[in-house]
Amino acid sequence: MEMFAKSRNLIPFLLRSRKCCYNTNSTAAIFIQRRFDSVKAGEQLDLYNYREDFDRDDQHQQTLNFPGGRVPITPRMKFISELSEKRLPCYRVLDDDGYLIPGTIFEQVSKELALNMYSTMVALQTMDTIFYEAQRQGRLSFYLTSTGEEAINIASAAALTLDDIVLPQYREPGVLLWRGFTLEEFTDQLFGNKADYGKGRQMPIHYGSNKLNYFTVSSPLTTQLPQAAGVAYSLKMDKKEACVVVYFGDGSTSEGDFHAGLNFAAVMEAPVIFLCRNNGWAISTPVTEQFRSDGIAIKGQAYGIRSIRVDGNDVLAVYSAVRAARQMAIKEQKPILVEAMTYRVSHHSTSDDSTKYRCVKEIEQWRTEKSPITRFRKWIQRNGWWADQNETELRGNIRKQVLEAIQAAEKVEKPPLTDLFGDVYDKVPSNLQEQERFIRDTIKRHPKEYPSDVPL
Ligand SMILES: Cc1ncc(C[n+]2csc(CCOP(=O)(O)OP(=O)(O)O)c2C)c(N)n1
Ligand SMILES: [Mg+2]
Repeated sequence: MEMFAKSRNLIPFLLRSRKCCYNTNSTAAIFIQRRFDSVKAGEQLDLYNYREDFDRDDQHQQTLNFPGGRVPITPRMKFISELSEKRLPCYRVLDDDGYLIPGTIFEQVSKELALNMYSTMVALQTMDTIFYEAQRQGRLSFYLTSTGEEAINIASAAALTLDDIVLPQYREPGVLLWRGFTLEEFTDQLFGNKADYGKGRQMPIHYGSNKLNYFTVSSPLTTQLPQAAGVAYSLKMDKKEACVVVYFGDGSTSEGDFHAGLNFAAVMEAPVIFLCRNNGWAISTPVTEQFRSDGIAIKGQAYGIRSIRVDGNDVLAVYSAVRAARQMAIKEQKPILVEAMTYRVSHHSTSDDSTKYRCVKEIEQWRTEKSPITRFRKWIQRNGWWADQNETELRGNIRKQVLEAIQAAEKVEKPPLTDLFGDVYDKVPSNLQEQERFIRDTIKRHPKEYPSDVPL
């Protein structure tokens, strides 16, 4: 009631200052006023003053005023082309050989930061290799690697602060690694043991951490985009010095939620970075069969979102672009879209064999000479910051730590059966109670069929 009264008091002011043509008693006006406290859309109310517009148009015929703004007129019937003449260029700092491209503008990185980013990319690559093998040995039920996309993972994470909230797709565990998720936390989730925060109820790789501001991975594609717009809007309302970063693949942009998320964020001026990993594939569907536009960045512009295309295999380009995007998102309170061009080197997941639908030679080229890790190593080595000896030590150490973490996680007991039915409802509903009785009864009748490491 009090809020209502306050809003009512504001209306006369609002109407005077914005030459608004709304009925003063309209509750719509009250709600619109509240919304405009957070976004600049209210300024556009001026555009609704049709009387004045008609007068102006009589005098100057060059433009027409529509509710969305002034539009120039043309006597020519001209359709806009489906493609611009030139493809949108890709921002790059390092060339294929790890040399700085002459004239490139980028965010300087210290030796410490560069080595940190490099080591974490190597750690991610090592984790991927070992966890993938563990799945092949039948020790894990499922796995999915980020091979080829290590720079997007690590350099984007390095450009953020821990206050920034991450909504991942699933191919971004490097962001979590950078934030301090331990190898034990990774393996506890993968093995679904009782230390796993999800209590073993999620598929492997569905990591999440409240502490590290990292939403839990959810497999239904693109649901994280409209959610990200909402989370970012809440940061805006709380006037936080932070933004949201939402990751997604090229394939995810075909979901309706992509469009809803972008439009919502643009209109509400939400501080969110939409970070698209355009890796060429959505399982077996190539981007050429996914969309006919020149990639993703231009779609940002269509929604009124400042956008950039960047070489996702270039650590310095990703780092610089995301740093700039973060600053703009927070300072200007608006969304930014980053399209990071890359290649999904791995099979989609352990349930896929990508050699059935793409050329092995192409995969190998991206795995070796186009690897973001190799390119960045050339740069740090040329700077005198890294040597072959450091490489051997680093890889040996990480391998040992990952293997130890696996062995430890494998030995930890699984969460008890009861956990399967908890944490969703305040009172377990009768159908779930019935399912629990049923499973317990089945276990009694067939005890050998029940895994011995899951407590009853
Ligand atoms: C709504 C929905 N539709 C389909 C799927 C099945 N699916 C899982 S991953 C995937 C491909 C996604 O490709 P992309 O977004 O490019 O990410 P990438 O795997 O290349 O990183 C599909 C179709 C799903 N998980 N959710
Ligand atoms: Mg993809």
